[in-house]
Amino acid sequence: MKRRDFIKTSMLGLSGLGLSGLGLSACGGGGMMGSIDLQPSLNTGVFTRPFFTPPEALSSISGITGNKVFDLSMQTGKKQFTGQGTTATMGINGQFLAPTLRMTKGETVDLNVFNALGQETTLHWHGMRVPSNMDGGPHQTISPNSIWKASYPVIQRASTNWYHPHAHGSTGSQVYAGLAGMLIVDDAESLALDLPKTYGTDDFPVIVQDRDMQADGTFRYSLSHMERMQGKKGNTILVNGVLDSVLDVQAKEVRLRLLNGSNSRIYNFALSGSTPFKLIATEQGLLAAPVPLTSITMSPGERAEIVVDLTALQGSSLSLLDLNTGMQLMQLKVNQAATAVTTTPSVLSTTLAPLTAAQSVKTRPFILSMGQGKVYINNKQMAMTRIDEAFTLNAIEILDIQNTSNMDHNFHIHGAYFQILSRNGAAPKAYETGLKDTVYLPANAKVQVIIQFTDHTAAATAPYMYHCHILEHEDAGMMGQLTVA
Ligand SMILES: [Cu+2]
Repeated sequence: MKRRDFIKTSMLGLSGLGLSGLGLSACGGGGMMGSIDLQPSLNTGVFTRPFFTPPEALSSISGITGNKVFDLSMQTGKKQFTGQGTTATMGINGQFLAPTLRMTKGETVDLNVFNALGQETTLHWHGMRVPSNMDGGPHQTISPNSIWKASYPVIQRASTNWYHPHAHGSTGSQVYAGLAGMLIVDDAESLALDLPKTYGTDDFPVIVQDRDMQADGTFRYSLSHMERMQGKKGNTILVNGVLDSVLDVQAKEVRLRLLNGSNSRIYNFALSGSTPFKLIATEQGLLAAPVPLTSITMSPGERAEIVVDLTALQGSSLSLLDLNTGMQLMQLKVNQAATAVTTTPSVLSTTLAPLTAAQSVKTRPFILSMGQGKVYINNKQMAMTRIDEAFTLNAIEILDIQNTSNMDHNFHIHGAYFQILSRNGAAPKAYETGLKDTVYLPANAKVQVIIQFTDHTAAATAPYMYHCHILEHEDAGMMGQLTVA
């Protein structure tokens, strides 16, 4: 069967999802909406490669401090994605992507980061609430052939975070080359719950990234003017760096830690057959209760933990889809009997204390705009030497975030989490009521969030960042700097 025919056939299974108006045939199943380069996708809908679970990073305990120590090497590499051409890549302790860092609330971690890239970089712990000089933002540069030593106490709730470079102007190219990994925080509350939590058995990282692949399976980062404006989008979507992968799983509840690690693509994830799942956590940890869903939209940098109950599906398989493109991203093959089962509880967290608008002492506007080929926040472009916003430690504030452009953006802030108060004037849907650090703003959207910097001050010499996480926008200056005093 030709690939195009296969995709048309495989799309038939989606007709019940109301996708008929998606215009998929026009793009050959390649998911090229919003993309410049119309070459066809290398995703085939046939799952021939084994799913790759990034290994958990090795660590040691310092005999002097008792800290957990990770040694990380940011390095160049090469990789074949289709068995044909070889792509020049970057990875951490490997050729592409990075090992999963695992930390537990209450411990202190030391991270020795060696830069073997041959170019300046940084390493940012996205979602971690750490001192600003340990944040790995644009000011904590790591010169080639030097070591940056980060150290911080893990103070936050169990959550799925990630780490990636954040050097001003080169974040897009370095993440695209492969510098990204997951960072999972555990705590007593989450470990006590009857959730799937055996890494690589019923608890899996799912890092979704698109790449603009040539027919021979190679890719490289290059930007046209249009791509600078729209963000770099690719014709081919990888899961944990693998194309068309299949995951053998047990007939039980399975937890997928979804990360949109793409430079700019927005996904609407679903499972084939409209299979329901439970959303249990967003960026900053567990929701109060699971939210039943059949799809979830995620912009770059956002995370979502979902539980899929495969108990009754032994012998069958289902695929992870992106409804925005109609692409099948990977397959779950339920071909093993359960060795131990879990039952996701109806209450996940009793420690969430939502902030309310009445507690706010200030409303601070953030206008995301575009014009004359440039991207702005509050009509300014990022300047390393300018502080844009001064926050007060422990003050509760509303951030009034507005996308006045006709293009997708999102908003990510370092050093604190937030909760959504309203989206386009309406109360947030249940799936957006958790603690977050990144929020999607489609064209002309308006989102109000409430925030409180409770953990660390940030001096002007090491400010925290806020920015659009579409990496081409961030690199083009859609970013600002804040202090906390
Ligand atoms: Cu943007």
